Amino acid sequence: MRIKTYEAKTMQDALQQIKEELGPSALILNTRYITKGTKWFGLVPGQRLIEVVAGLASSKIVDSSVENQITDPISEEDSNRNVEAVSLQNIRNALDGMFQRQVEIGVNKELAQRLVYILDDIFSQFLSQQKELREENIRSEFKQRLSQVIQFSDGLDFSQKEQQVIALVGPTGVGKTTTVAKLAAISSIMNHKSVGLISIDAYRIAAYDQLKTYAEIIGLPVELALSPQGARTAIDGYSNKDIIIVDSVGRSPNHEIHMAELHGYMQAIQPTEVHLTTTASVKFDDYIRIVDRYRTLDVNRLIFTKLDETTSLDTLVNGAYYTRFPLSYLGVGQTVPDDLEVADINKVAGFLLPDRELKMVIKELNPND
Ligand SMILES: Nc1nc2c(ncn2[C@@H]2O[C@H](COP(=O)(O)OP(=O)(O)OP(=O)(O)O)[C@@H](O)[C@H]2O)c(=O)[nH]1
Ligand SMILES: [Mg+2]
Repeated sequence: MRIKTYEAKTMQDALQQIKEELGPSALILNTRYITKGTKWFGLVPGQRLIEVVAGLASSKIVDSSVENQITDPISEEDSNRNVEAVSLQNIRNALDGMFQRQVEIGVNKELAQRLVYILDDIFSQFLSQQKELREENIRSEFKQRLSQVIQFSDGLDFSQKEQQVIALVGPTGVGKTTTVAKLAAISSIMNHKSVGLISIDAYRIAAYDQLKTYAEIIGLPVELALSPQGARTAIDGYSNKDIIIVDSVGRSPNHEIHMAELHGYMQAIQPTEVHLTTTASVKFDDYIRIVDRYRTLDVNRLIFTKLDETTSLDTLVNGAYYTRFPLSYLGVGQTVPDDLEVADINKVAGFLLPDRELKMVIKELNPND
């Protein structure tokens, strides 16, 4: 299957592009609205576009609830002349159970469908080019394709010359302060950056004390801002710092006043990066509610914590797919700073395509090996 993602202002424009490029037999695999180019605090609204994933099928491993056809599906004979019909059937059979297994481990149906299409495409290509089905080659191709579906920010950019203001926001108790301390230590001790910390917590002095303790251990300055103006003054006072890291107060995202206050702080601070921090074990339904609440703060990165307390990355993968925000860091324990990892494709690919699953598919396609 040839798969391509199109972005257009209207569905009609997208369909036009798809028909021109893929022909009338293209299949619509997925559609959703996306917002591009939002500027700070929605002052400059982002452009609302429709994203359409379309493909030309080489086989038909499709959940009928997800697939929509523009026109009649292409016939089996026309589908991919390079691949033997028997190979197509084999790929179809081998991947048959994968969609179900993905859904069983909590992967969103739409995403699971897309992953199966990607694998279908990879296996079709390997077989049509008579390439050996080596596990590492399939996995490497899978990771490359997956990185177009789930994004990664590669953590903080320590090569940047401009001052960076990194804010962590998110519900209470998820590990924001701990992660701020980890980031502060990584930035200053390991990457030799000058760092200033700010705690915006008008409610709980204890939260400031917690950050202050970390700051003293690492040897960094910390300011407590009790108002947006105070936060701005603290930022201005750190004009000589490479990186300013802002720890915010954890409150229920359903708390309207708190969200309005946070908005005021963020407007005064003008962060360059806003990392929405949540635990990996949060239910996806709850996560969507959290994202929708915090989105107004111009979140543009995702941190997941407490990965050491769960084996499932379902909310993490679904959340990254749903929001299209890049994953930045993963908290894997309480130790500062060691238990923080830059989010990368390996963990995510390992969850979505475990070794045993890949081995099983390859074995089915290579029964004599
Ligand atoms: N197991 C585990 N515990 C973590 C991790 N990150 C933070 N914690 C623990 O989670 C608890 C809460 O962490 P905090 O950093 O205080 O959380 P917070 O989001 O700042 O909380 P509030 O300021 O109350 O909103 C602490 O006991 C941390 O040690 C992690 O990655 N794994
Ligand atoms: Mg805190």
